[in-house]
Amino acid sequence: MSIPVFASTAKDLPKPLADKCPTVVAEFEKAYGSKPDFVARSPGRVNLIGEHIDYADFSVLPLAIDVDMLCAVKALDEKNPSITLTNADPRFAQRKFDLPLDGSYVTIDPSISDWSNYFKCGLHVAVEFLKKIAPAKFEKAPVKGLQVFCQGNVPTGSGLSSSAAFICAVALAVIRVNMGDDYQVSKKDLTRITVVAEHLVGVNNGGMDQAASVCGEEDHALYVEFKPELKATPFKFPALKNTEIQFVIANTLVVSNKQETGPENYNLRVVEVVAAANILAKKYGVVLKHIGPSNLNKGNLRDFMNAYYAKYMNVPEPWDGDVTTGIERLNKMLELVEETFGAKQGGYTVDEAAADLGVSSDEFTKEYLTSFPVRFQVLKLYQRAKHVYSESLRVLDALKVMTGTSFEKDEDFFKTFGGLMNQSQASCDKLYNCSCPEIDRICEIALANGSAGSRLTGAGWGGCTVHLVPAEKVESVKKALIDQYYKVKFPEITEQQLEDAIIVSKPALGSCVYTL
Ligand code: NG1
Ligand code: MG
Repeated sequence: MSIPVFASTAKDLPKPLADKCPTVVAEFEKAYGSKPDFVARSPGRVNLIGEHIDYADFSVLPLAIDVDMLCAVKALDEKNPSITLTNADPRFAQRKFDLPLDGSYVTIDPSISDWSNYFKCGLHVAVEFLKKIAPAKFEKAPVKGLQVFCQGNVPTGSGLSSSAAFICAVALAVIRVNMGDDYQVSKKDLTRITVVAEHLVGVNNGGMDQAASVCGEEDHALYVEFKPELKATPFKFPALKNTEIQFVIANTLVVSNKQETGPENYNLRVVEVVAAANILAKKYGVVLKHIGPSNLNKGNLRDFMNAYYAKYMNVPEPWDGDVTTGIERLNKMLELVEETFGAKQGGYTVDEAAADLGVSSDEFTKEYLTSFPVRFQVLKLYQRAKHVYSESLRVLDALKVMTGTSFEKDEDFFKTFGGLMNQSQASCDKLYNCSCPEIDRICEIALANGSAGSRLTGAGWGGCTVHLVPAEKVESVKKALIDQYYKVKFPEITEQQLEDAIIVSKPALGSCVYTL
């Protein structure tokens, strides 16, 4: 399926486009003195359940939401192509840079944290793609220069994937500008290429955000699978008898910037789970075969599950995503985690991890600790591996609840799905250590005032929380959060800031183009 393209004159223009595109076009004109060619848009996302498992290739349940990034662009016809970036948000000053004439890539300096870096990431993966699909044109020559006007309302550093929204919109724009209006990029290609884009700024992320941003559909959540191949299946929430299901998203307003804190949190977790997978593999005498971009290319916990089943259970084919077999295998993995790491819950030093892997400490450092910078005392392999397998189990349970089960009473749905969300939060907090006091406080208040399930969403360590709330309780949850969290922690907070901090969003449309 290709990325939808909407003409500005279309009758049933989707709401995010109808509401925002005319303004972005007008702002572009103000900034550059002429109309843009088109607007590329991509939304943020919230993850309902399945945290920190995408980089182990386990499936997740996110949905695109109606905060988004819009990029109005105009191609330049120049001998010395350059890119000019203007942002509606005054925190992000204008940037201009040249495109190398020999068609090589624009350099990205991941050591500085600048908004244009995300543009460059999107540009980089788009150029790489163009070189593949039209080598004669793009191998040795630059892509077209651009004027760009960006306008976004995904809060940054808050776990709603502002970075993915931006990068996906940029990659979409660059492909369209250079391939022309007749070429329609597929959702699959756009997801595939953008998944690895943030690696260029030093974040070793999985693919959930890009899949959700690109593939979002109105009124649908997504079941995103990474193996055997990348697939986002839209599904509807179950229809209840007397109420509607709402997801309230509340921002802690504590910003977590992965480029700055990644060495102690996000990137370190990736190292921990990859090390855990390889120690398991060593102990059970299997070889991990890993294909794909989503970790240190050393095999992950899913690869281990497959290798173990091939060797000991006579199941040579890798797990295909089937729910029943998945539940059985993940439970088996949890037993092996106890067996392997249970006696060392205090964590592993470099020397201990290296010894269990049968390599020298230097080799371990080189192989695991250098491609992305990390800082730590010990590696908490037991806790991290247990989180990944148990969280993946909860996703399968949640999928069953969302799609297969019909509920006698509405409250049974809230109890079951909400219960899984609460377990997920407990596991993120206790095993993965990615919660923080502000997240804990918000969850506590929401649960006491009508939420059926409350948890962090995205990477954690700050950022946003998500709450499953029956429609009639939304107002009481909001009010309690305002009175007991926001006004207490931020006495100076303005009405506008409060309004932005709590979002009640319906599942929204993913990446799309708006033409003039
Ligand atoms: P956020 O923090 O929302 O950008 C990050 C990762 C995801 C996933 C989640 C945790 C990036 C770009 N994205 O999301 O791939 O691993 O954390 O589930 O880092
Ligand atoms: Mg991000």
